[in-house]
Amino acid sequence: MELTIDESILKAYGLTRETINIQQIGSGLINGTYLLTNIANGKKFVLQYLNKVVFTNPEAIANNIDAVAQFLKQNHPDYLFPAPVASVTGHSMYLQAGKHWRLMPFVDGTVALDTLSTPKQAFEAAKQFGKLSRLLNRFDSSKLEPTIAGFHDLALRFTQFKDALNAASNENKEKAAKEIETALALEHLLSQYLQFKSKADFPDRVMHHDTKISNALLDQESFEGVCVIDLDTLMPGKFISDLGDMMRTYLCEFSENETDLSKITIRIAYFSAMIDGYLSEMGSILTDTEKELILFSGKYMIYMQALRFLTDFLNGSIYYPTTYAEQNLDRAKNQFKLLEELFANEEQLQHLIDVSLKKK
Ligand code: GN1
Ligand code: MG
Repeated sequence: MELTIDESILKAYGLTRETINIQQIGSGLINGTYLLTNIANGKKFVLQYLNKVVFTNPEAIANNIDAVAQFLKQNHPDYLFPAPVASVTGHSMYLQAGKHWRLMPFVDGTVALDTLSTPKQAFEAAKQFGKLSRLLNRFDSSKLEPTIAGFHDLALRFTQFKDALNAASNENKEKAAKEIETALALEHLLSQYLQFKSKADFPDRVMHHDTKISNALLDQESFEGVCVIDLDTLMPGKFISDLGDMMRTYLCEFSENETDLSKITIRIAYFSAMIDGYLSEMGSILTDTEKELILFSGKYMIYMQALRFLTDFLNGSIYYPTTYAEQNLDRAKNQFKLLEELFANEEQLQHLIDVSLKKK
């Protein structure tokens, strides 16, 4: 990631290098993110460029965020939605040397955690993502454009995996033999997804599509939820994307980069808190079919992420940045272990869901 920021970008937002401090922040794999601090008054902003290989239609991102921001401003004026601020020429993006930059407000007094250390944090973050879905329940999601085509389409991810398998070197196929076998053996999750996808009460909603804990800002002292950030994948989708990615990233104490698989276990209390937090906002909105799919959401997202890591490994790691050669294979192993744990605890988890639904 580059550390020098062209002066013209700062100027586009009325800033100068002499008056601000620049610090690289964030743990995302895709975009480049910086914290800008005004030396004189301490005011902070987040400056970010879009990864143009991943986000090929930056205008769609800007239009989606604008449309949602307008709706929220009209209908829920007190809601904190950290949309990009306008440049001095009134645009929500600035194009420099082929890169699209945005400047976002930094929300004071908040933290973006990389890992969850209490169930309360799981409750609060899940509540924030649920709240966004609830507030946008009446927003017509077909007004938004997909910012990444087929992003959470499990059928497409499975096809991409099969294509990668066909093209992979024998060496990579041997290294990943066990994971390939697991991926194929779990194809029934794809059948289940396809079966539900076309059901009438499985609506498209505005989904965040990246609900990891560092995308929920929490109050730095009380750890109460404040708002969500990273709005680039705000687009039509199914509710299983958001809730499922929370299961994928909140339940285990260790991240997708952990290579000691014995550490990949599920924290039941976090699951319970997460479901309670999410349903405190969405419990009265979800349809019967959606309620039926609460646990499935975790299976769907974890399986899809395992497929994506495995696919990237087979392709020679061209999508997810890595720090060592087999990291994407290790990430796939990690995700398959997490999925196994979800299956192993299925009965108890479903019971907790049923209890939480009854509270509503
Ligand atoms: C990417 O960059 P980051 O961490 O926000 C990816 C997500 C994956 C995640 C896995 C646009 O998100 O879908 O779940 O990595 N985003 C994109 O760490 O592909
Ligand atoms: Mg992201």
